[in-house]
Amino acid sequence: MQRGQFITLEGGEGLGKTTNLAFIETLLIERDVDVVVTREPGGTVLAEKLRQLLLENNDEPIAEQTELLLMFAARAQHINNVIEPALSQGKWVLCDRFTDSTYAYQGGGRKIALTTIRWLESFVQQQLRPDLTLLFDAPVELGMKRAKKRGNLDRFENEHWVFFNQVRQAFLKQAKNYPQRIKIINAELSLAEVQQSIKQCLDLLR
Ligand code: Z5A
Repeated sequence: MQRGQFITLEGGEGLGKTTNLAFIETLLIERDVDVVVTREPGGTVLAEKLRQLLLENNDEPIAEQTELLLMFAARAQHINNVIEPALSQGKWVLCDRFTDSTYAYQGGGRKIALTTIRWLESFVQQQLRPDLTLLFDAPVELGMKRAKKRGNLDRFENEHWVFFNQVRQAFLKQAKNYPQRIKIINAELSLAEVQQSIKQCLDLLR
């Protein structure tokens, strides 16, 4: 059986990943693709519990190393129980965030050494890498404005502008390092224009 394709959606907060996840799922179903939609951190019962620990605002500050290890602990569980089984059954996996977020938030934002992240990536993922990554990109202010409209801010959303700008720059650096895999979507455009770009990117996988 032919292995499925692994597609990830990445980018700063509030830039349209969740909105367009449903759009992509519909497009793939129309193309008769059997698709599993999932997210990180999360995607299994245990990984969703880790997500909650990671996102909730806590009295006890979470050390940067703890944050990184919890991200990869959730990822290990997700890969073993959901992503790998689906791909090997020929299903496509559509995932809201994956390891590019770790490079951006824990690497770019928290300044954890990229060699450490790379080591964990190899240890946890072995050969697994996304086939296509859509990077939603726009000035930080836009995402912050959209996210604030939703009300309660989680632990990451409470970070300041400088942090989010470092995250954005780290995402763009990943895109520069992996131009074949990572396609930048201009999230400042209207939803219709964004979705037109997404369609063009998906055609690359046909
Ligand atoms: N994190 C990490 O640090 N390290 C890791 O390795 C991983 C994650 C995997 C949770 O992610 C946090 O985990 C995340 C990084 C960290 N923290 N942050 N920040 P998340 O994905 O759950 O959280 P999020 O990025 O904040 O998701 P979000 O706020 O839901 O953003 P979104 O999904 O990209 O946006 P949206 O909900 O689809 O859209 C926001 C609003 O904008 C909504 O009202 C839409 O209708 C509107 N929208 C969307 N597109 C458009 C366009 N084109 N025009 C106008 N309006 C639009």
